[in-house]
Amino acid sequence: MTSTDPSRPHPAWLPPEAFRAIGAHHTLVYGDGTLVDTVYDEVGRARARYGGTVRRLSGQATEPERAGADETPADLVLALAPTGSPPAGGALPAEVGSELGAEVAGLGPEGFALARRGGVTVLLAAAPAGLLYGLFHLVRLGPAAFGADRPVEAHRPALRLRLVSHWDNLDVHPVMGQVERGYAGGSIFWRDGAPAGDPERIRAYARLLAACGMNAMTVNNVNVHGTATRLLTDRLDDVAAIADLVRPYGIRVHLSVNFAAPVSLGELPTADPLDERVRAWWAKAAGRLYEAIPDFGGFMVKADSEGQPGPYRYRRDHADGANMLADALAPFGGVVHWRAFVYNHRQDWRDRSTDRARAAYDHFTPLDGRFRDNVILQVKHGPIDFQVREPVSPVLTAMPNTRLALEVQATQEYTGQQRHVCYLGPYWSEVLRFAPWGPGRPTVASLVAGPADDGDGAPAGNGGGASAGGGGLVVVSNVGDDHYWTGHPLAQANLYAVGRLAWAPDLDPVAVLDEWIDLTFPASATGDPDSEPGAGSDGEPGIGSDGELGTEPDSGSDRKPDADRETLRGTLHALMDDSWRTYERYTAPLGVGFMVAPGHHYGPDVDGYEYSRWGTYHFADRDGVGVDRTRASGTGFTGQYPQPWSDRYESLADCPDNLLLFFHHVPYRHVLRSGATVVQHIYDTHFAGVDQVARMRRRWDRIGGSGLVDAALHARVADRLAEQQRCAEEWRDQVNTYFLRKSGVPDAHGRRIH
Ligand code: GCW
Repeated sequence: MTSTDPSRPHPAWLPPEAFRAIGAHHTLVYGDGTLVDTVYDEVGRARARYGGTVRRLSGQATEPERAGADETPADLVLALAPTGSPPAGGALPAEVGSELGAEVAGLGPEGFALARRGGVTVLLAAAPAGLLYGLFHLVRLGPAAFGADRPVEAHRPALRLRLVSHWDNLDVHPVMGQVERGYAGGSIFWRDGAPAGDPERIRAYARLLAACGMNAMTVNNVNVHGTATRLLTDRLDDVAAIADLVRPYGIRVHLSVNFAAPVSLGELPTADPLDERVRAWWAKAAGRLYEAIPDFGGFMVKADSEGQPGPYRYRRDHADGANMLADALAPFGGVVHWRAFVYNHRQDWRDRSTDRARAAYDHFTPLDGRFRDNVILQVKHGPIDFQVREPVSPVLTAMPNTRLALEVQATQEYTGQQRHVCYLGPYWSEVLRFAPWGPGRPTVASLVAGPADDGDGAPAGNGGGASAGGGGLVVVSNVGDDHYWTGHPLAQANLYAVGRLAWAPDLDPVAVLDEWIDLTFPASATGDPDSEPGAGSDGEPGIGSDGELGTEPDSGSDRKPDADRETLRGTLHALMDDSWRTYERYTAPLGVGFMVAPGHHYGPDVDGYEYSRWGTYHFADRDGVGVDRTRASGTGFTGQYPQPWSDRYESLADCPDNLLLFFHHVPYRHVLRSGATVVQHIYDTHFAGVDQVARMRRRWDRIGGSGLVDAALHARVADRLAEQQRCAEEWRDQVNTYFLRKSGVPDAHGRRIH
């Protein structure tokens, strides 16, 4: 049952019921170390609830630890096999053990292999992290892990560094608040300059991250101001305290740093990266960090970007800056995430020769090959800024000698700010699967995965050296101290999905959504102690713990759990599967981007950025709309892509419709590949998008009062859907009216445009 205790964080995808299958079995855990302790504790909690047993055999201990009924033969074995050879004895069937052991040897520090034979499920990993990820894999499998025999399956993450970037401020920023672009309450780490004071929430967060596959996080905003600079010095203990909380779940802490920290802290007159005093200052800072946090991950840096300090002030380039910090971290195995989000944010809108889309490529590609091996260049997925539709950034294709990370945004700055349902899994999946050199050639996922490693057990992503591989994936967090973590309860799915896609970019995002639904809204079987009134949470109705629609929760015999589940699953898919495209339909059309209210970026303002300094224009006039980024007549941005995309984007006939206005300025009556004119497409999609939201709302209303989901959660989503509809109508009316007035072309269907 989904907890509704408003004073505690929502369990998200780890409610106790998710552990039902594991908890009902007899488990043997082999191995030592913090993460194995975590596995043992997790199984221990589950078995206490669901009646199984757990024993532990440690490398050192002579006597096994036990919990629950004694001496029951294990039917689940979770074992560390560091050298590929499984532990001898116990319940491990020898033949399965050696088969799995052979697999595990090549799976690296986070991989695991499992099989089920003769009524025993066996999971082996070469290192403790693998055992932890294996446990959460079993959680996802649920009863399927304990049914018929299962052949050997091997799992390892495609991307070794999977990091959540928090734009959390230490001090409350006068404009941005406690969390920059945060739509889920305050920060889980900081409040008014001090630690937020809820260690249990941070632990619970780490657990959720591990369960979806993430392994690192930054704890402060990339815009580093005020007290945040001091996390490097006298506030280091606060960072160490967070690291201690998240370590048991395999999460490493990274820190965003201010490039000018030695100056802003008043310790040096310069932050010149080639100045020996500066280099020594950072080396000392790194030494202090690793003394306090031995597994510290490294630095994230936003330099020479939107007013943040950087190496340009000293006539040095980004490689000089990043390498200086990399050298400070290298002795300890740390990495520098150096952001490629660099552009002129003081552009003159009259100047048509400057194109913000070009900026990252122009700044960084000349530096390819100059970065240290422990520098990761962190590239936003699109060339502009997390718009609802952008092409993939060409920087990712043009730096073969640099470790690259893909940066995506779970916080819905430009996608409805967690008031609108917008499941971004399909978007990220498209980006990860995009093949910049055409079908059959490398994908974005493979570019950020880097060269395949040999599974030699090197520390995940942090070893430095070319063999350390790619830079993985960075996601800007959508989490805050809200009860549901993400403001909109359904936005939890975005965090879940990003972890799963970072682990396995080929996953179908709709299947990932199914996983999230099954875990988050578990079916309570008859006989579940938690589904009895008064047990576990507060007795609010939960999925499957109720009777038929409209009857009292927990009322007994007339349950139809399968039908209920299908109703709920169908409702959630109806709301979420296509929600990203729905959002796209009622907002900025055909890849043109922005048209949002300046500053906070919520709701429509078609010309809000048109005459500003930010470089995000649509150039609509009486004849047409869109940005000419062609080589033939525009900014030449299409030339930053390799073939075949360079030519496809260049060609008016071949450019995909959904990016047409990103690449071309066209007349309103230009006919799209779909057969519609541009202006008619704008009208049609804006009407359709709003209709879709209205249908989503009706669908959600239908399950109100049914007990299929917790009442408070239902109400929260219902409120937000009402706001989504209001806002979508505003978008529709402003955009349609704007283009009717500009173009003078009436709607072919005569619908009402104002
Ligand atoms: O999307 C923009 C946001 C800024 C953010 C910046 C960035 C942290 O509007 O709030 O600053 O991107 O990515 O650095």
